[in-house]
Amino acid sequence: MAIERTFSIIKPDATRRNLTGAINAIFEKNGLAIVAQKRIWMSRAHAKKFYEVHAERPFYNDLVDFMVSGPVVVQVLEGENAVAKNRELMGATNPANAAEGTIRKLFAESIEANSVHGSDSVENAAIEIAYFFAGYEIVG
Ligand code: RTP
Ligand code: MG
Repeated sequence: MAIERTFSIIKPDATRRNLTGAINAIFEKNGLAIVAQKRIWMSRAHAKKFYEVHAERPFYNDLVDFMVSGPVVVQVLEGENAVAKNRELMGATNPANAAEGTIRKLFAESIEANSVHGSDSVENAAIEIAYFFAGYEIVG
């Protein structure tokens, strides 16, 4: 299996409830190393651009409002099959549909305030990592 990197965000609903450590423990326990991490408060422009693929969706404006409502923790996770592994650990977008033991089942408040973001492909992971991190900030 390939060693991959994926991009992760611990969203404002989770940072607000001091869940960063609990979420990181799940990543680390499951073979994902945190090779870059920083706590930031995203600007509206940055959040709008990040979620541009959803610009036409009815939830876009609410989503941007939510993502700038408090600090987030942006991360690069590294490990075997990291993209798919992280999606599995996160669980379904809507916590009502998320499997037992997943981050969203454990912690998400709603389909929007769902505690974490994870890249959905290796290609998008590279784009998203480059959007938030300089090369020297990632220490594998
Ligand atoms: P993410 O991009 O955050 O990892 O989540 P995802 O792939 O599971 O879900 P996606 O379809 O890409 O949607 C991005 C984020 O938009 C919010 N959302 N709200 N109100 C709604 O119906 C709705 N649907 C999606 C969620 O915060 C979702 O994670
Ligand atoms: Mg997505």
